This record gives sequence, C-alpha cells and structure tokens, in this order.
Amino acid sequence: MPHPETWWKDAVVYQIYPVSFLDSNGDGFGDLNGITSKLDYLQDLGVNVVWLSPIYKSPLADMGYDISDYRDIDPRYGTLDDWDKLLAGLHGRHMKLMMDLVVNHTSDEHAWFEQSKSAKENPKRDWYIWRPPKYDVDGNRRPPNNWKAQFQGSAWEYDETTDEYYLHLYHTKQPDLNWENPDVRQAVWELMRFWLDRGCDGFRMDVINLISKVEGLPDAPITIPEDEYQDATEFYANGPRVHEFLQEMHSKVLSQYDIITVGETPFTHSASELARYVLPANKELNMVFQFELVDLDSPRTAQRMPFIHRPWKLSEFREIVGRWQTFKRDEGFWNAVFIENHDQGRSVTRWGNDADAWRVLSAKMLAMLEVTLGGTQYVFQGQELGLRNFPRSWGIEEYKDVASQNIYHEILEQRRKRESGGTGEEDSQIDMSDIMDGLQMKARDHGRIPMQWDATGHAGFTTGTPWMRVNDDDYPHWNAALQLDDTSSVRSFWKNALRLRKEHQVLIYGDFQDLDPQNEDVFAYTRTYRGVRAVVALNFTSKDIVFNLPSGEIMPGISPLFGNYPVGNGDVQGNELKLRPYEGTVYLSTPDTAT
Ligand code: TEU
Repeated sequence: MPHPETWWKDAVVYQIYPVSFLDSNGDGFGDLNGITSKLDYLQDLGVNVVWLSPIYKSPLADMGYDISDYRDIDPRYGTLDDWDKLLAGLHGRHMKLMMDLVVNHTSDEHAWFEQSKSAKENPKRDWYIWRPPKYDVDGNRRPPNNWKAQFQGSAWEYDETTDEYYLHLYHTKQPDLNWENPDVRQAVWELMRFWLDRGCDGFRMDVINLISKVEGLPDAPITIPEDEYQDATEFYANGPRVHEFLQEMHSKVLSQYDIITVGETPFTHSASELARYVLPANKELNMVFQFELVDLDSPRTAQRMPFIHRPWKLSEFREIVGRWQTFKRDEGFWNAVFIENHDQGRSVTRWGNDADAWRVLSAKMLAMLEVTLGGTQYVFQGQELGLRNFPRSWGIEEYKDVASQNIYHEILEQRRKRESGGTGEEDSQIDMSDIMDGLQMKARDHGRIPMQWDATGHAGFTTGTPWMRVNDDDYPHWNAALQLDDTSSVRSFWKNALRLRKEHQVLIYGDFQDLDPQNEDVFAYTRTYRGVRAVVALNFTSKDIVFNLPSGEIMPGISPLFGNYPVGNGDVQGNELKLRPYEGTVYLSTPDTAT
C-alpha cells in the first residue's frame, strides 16, 4: 500500500526526562547542558528527534507538568541560552527537537491563574474553570460535582478569596484551563509560535484529549459506592469540542510549520475514537500515544487502578498490537510505537523478564518487537540499556511521584480507619505489601530514576546529591559505559536494530499480519511492503518452543536478518521454527523472492 513518506514517519524519537538524564552542575537535577553533552551518544544510537519532557519554569508539583511560565526555562534546567545551544547542537547533527506542550492545565503559580483567582471580575477569571460550592442537607460546603482527580480526591479545590472551586483533573496545583474561552486558545497558539519560531521542530501534547469538558459538568455515575468521588473520564476525555479546538490549532499554527506532532490520549482504548485525531483528512495531529497496550496489565474494573498489576496473556497483547497495526491504514492512520515513557514501569520488568538470567535476552526481544512494528519509533531514556524497575525492597519514601504517594496514603488511610473501627487511630502494623507489590511493578517512578551512565558515584548522573535515589545495586554492573564497549550489550543491539529498521522500509511501512493470534508463547507476524516480506517470531517465554509456521508460502526465499542470540538465528526446518528462551528472529525476503 503506498504511503506518503514524510520525515517524521521513519524518525526515531528519543524521550528525555531531563531531571534524571545528566546533571552538569552538581545540584542533583539533570539539566540542559547535561543533555547537550550527550548528543554524540544519542546520534550514535541512531536518534533523529529528541523529545524533552517539560523544562519550563515549574514548582515541580507534578515534575514539570505543572508549568508556571511557558516562555522560560526552569533555573534547575538552565536558561534560554542553554536551550538555544542544545538546539544548535541537535540541528548541527541533523537531529530535531520536540518540546512537551502541556496546555490542558497550568501550575497554580502561573501568572494567569494568580490573576484568575484574585477576583471574579478579573479579566482572566474565565481562563480557568470556576464554579460555586454546593451545600449538602446539613449545610456543609461540597465541591460542584463528584468528579475524582487523577491523583486522588476531588477534582475541585476550594479557594477562599472568591468562595468558589476551580477544576483540576490532576494535582490541586494543576488548574485546568478553560478552552471554551477564545482568549485562552489564542494564548496557546502564541506560546506554540514562540517555541516554533525559536526553532523547535514539534510538540508532544500532554493529555490533549482532555481539553474539552462536557457542558454543564454533570455528576459522574456512581460506579464505586464506597468512594466519595467517582471516575468521570467519560465527561472530559474526547469531549464535545476537542476536534474543533485541534482543527483550529492546526489551521492557526501547525499547518504553517514542517513539524512532528503527537498527542497523548489517555483513558481511550477505542481506535475509532482516536482515529479522528490522526487521519490526515481531519487536519489535526500526526499521531497519538494510545494507552490500550500499556493499560493491559491493569485490572479491568470500573475504578482505574493503574498501579495494580494484572497478569496478562500474549493473546491479549498481540490482539491489541495487531488491531492498531492494521487500523485504517488505507486512510492514512499512523501509529506511535512505544512501550515505555516517564509514566510507565520499565518494559523488561513488565513485558519481558528482568531476572538476571533473562534480562539481556528479553530486553533485546522487546527491542525487536519495537523496531519491527509500523509507525514512528519512540525510545525512552534507559530503555536502550535494558534498565529495569528498582527493587521491591525500596520503601515508599523512595517513590517521589505524587501519584504513588497519594495512592499509597489514601489506601493507608482507608485501612487505618477500617482496622481501628472508624476511629482513624494510627497503626503501624497495617499491611501495605500488596500496594508495594503493585508500585514495584507499575509506579511511574521506575522510569524516572537517574540515568545509569557509568560505575562512578551516583551512576555518573551527578557529583552532588541526586534528587531521587539511583538504582544503586544495579548501576555498578549495568550502565551505558559498559554497554558502549560491549558489542553484545542491549545498547549495541538497539543501535543495530534501529539501523536495520532504517535500512528496511518494510519494517516501518509494511502491512502487518499476525501468524497465530491464539498462540500464548510466540508472537509471530509478517510485514509486507512493495514486494518485500519480513517474518518476525518472538518467544515471550523462558522455554524452548517449537513454533509451527502456518503452511503456505511464508518462508521460501527468506533469509535471516537478525536475532538476539549470540549464535544462530532461529532454526527453521520445514514448517518448524525452533526458538530458544526469549529468542527473537527476523527473516527477510528480497523483492524477487517475495510472494
Ligand atoms: O499523563 C497523563 C496520564 O493521565 C497518565 O499517563 C498518568 O500517568 C496516569 O493517569 C497516572 O494515573 C500526562 C503526563 O505524561 C504525566 O506525567 C502527567 O502527570 C499528567 O499528564 C498530567 O500533566
């Protein structure tokens, strides 16, 4: 199938979480100059675009996703001059820079919000979502509706100055902007132009599907009766005006630049719902980060429980992958291929096997999955090293993310009340081990620990005191310096795999077909493009497996392209493909031999 090929389709995007990448001045926080000093490392890996998680001025209530000034760099990360130097360093290497655009909400310390909250008559009052209190039968003041915030508690915060509540879908320090107000939209278009005109090459748009809320902000249905506040995502995810707003963004800003755009679209598993953001005919975004795959190992309950781990099956995993790989390709739907980011546990821990015996092999096998799927490729910092989650032995105090802290303490409080018969007395004996098990697997903190550069103190991340504990058991023997020198390392494998992806367009653009949808052990599929066929087989287990290739013309004329075992590459005899534990293998036909 023909594909209009544009630069962002075959690009490899590397996500940097700046606070944890590299600290150049010893203050314990990663910074822009640290990133600039590692551009050769990124170029060597095969990176084309760097996406920076937010580096704007921020009180860091949600690690920079709470912005108090969109047009300046937080002093922890550096200055606008440092940003210009980083950009020049990237452009000088023919790499590009994508910024994080966080405009569903600002920080409560943003000047807009400070004005908005100062008085009902303030011209910026309507830039945020304010509502008067409700009162219950006993005359107690209550929030305007029962919506629950993503970081627990009510989605409304009372403000005494004007005796009203403001809406915050996330942290209390992240008030939601009122996109209904055209002045807000205008201000967003202007700040986008500010960065584009300064030279940035695109945006990753934070929770962009939440910017339009259902009119009237009605109460959510009660799905968890024992909870005071209820999941209300259906009232704000993909709301009534979101496409109108994005089309306006496209016509006013995006269409005037040659850039990459990716929208983050949580709480939505339906491909048809998300198609509207992506299909070129709609003139909105290039692609979205859909959450269906990374939500697979969460309980399927009315209440979202992203930090509880649910065992998953390969048949479920491949069904999701296959559906998105084949969705509306004829209409130009384009995927963002990712399995890690700063909100996720490490992929080798969640989807592979991070035990010492299997870590290297399964991290490479997952790399093979990523580079053989169609779409724009995203790699998260440390993923190229096969970094794994930090150990179960770490206490809750090592989890710095507000999401982890809030969920832990909310549950602790509930258990205290229950166990002390409602008196709320303290009891240090409360068992929280199940919650710690979940956090060890799923907490956002695992993607946020300092990068493991070398075996020197604090993993070479800082000469000072790191803002977050480094994975001290791991980094002395698991770091970039060691892996750069080792041709059999996960990093060397990623480098080679990204190069092969670039060389073989079938891996980026090919049509996808699952070879055995019910198979719970081996994920095998073909990709076909312009007469070339790739056959991929990935053993997701620690067993030796004989995979029976479907009869027919799958393998003739096909030869091994690459695999993750030091010797050999998937042993094929007739229809039988023998795979060792976590073995992955890719075969490729030449145009002449393809069927
Ligand atoms: O995340 C959106 C989001 O809702 C989830 O990915 C989030 O991790 C989950 O709800 C936790 O339960 C984006 C950012 O990536 C994240 O870091 C921010 O905290 C969030 O938006 C708010 O800006």
